Amino acid sequence: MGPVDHSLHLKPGTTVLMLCGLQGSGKTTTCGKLGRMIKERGGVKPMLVAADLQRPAAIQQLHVLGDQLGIPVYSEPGRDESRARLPECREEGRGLKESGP
Ligand SMILES: Nc1nc2c(ncn2[C@@H]2O[C@H](COP(=O)(O)OP(=O)(O)OP(=O)(O)O)[C@@H](O)[C@H]2O)c(=O)[nH]1
Ligand SMILES: [Mg+2]
Repeated sequence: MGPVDHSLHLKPGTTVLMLCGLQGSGKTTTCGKLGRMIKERGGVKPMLVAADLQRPAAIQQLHVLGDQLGIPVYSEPGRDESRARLPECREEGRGLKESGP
């Protein structure tokens, strides 16, 4: 498969990282780890977005993680169309950026 670039490239403005993987492979945990890394690095504010439609407790899991890490979590209980969420997530993320250091 060849060499893989593991570095994280955060562009100016909003960068969206989507985690995909098999069930139980560690996506949510990795999401928390990435959020913490980005927060500690400074300069960019992370926001976690709960877009898992398959398992209701997944949203709660992300909220628990976000609370522990002090990272905001965006979710819309009751929505069942993750694609419709993306523009709203971006808006929420922009608001975060404009709300101070
Ligand atoms: N040992 C070990 N366990 C891990 C690691 N990452 C996640 N886990 C554990 O694996 C289990 C599943 O982790 P999740 O992060 O919930 O996995 P997920 O891919 O989000 O799961 P689903 O949303 O159900 O598909 C949990 O019990 C985690 O504690 C890791 O790097 N090492
Ligand atoms: Mg998960």
